[in-house]
Amino acid sequence: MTITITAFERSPDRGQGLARDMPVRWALEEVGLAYEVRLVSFEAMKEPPHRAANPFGQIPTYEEGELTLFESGAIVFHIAQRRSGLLPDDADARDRAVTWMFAALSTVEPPIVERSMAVIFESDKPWAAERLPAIDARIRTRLHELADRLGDAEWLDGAFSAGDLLMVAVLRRLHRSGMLDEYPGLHAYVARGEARPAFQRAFADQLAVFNAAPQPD
Ligand code: GTB
Repeated sequence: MTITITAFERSPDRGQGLARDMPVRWALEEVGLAYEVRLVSFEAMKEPPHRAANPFGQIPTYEEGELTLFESGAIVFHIAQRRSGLLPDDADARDRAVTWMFAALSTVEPPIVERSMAVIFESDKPWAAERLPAIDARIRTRLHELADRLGDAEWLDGAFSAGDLLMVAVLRRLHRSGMLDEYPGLHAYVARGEARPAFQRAFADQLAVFNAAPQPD
């Protein structure tokens, strides 16, 4: 059955693999599933055909036969449940891996997204200078706690899992801030994720989309 995902026709991250089609591509590569990509413009995302797949008018979406999904975490979970390689066989270990998926998206990511929004949309506001350090403090709290838990381990709970995939995808959004450099263990953890051949393939594919798009003068 053909799998089709959607991604930005022209990603604002300029090919850094920070948009949320990236974890979906990475998961598909990890389990060895071929997929097609339908590129959508910002305008098309808000039109009824795309909203039928994602009511919030966003990417990514996932289509496989009659099944249509949105939310990158749910899509990664779907992929991980159906193919081996991203979730352990043992039931308890599996649930712990799923716990890390939720931790990535609902505990670690929110202040990181808030930071991106503050930098992109609010830097000209009079209160921006005070707000950013407050957000950074919340991010550092999470990074500190996560680094403590990871310790010297390679991955969060035994073998690489969908929990690591989402956690690395979330932490990558901090590259430009330099904050990851303050946590050598986490920096190395992200580098291990990025060194995986499946990540490399996914990254190259999304970069090719950016490079193929007409560049503004
Ligand atoms: N919770 C949803 C999910 O995980 O799938 C969130 C999906 C989402 O935020 N999609 C974004 C989108 O479609 C793209 S990924 N935005 C268009 C819109 O809302 O109109 C978020 C993103 C965008 C840009 C960068 N960047 O430039 O670095 C990084 C991440």
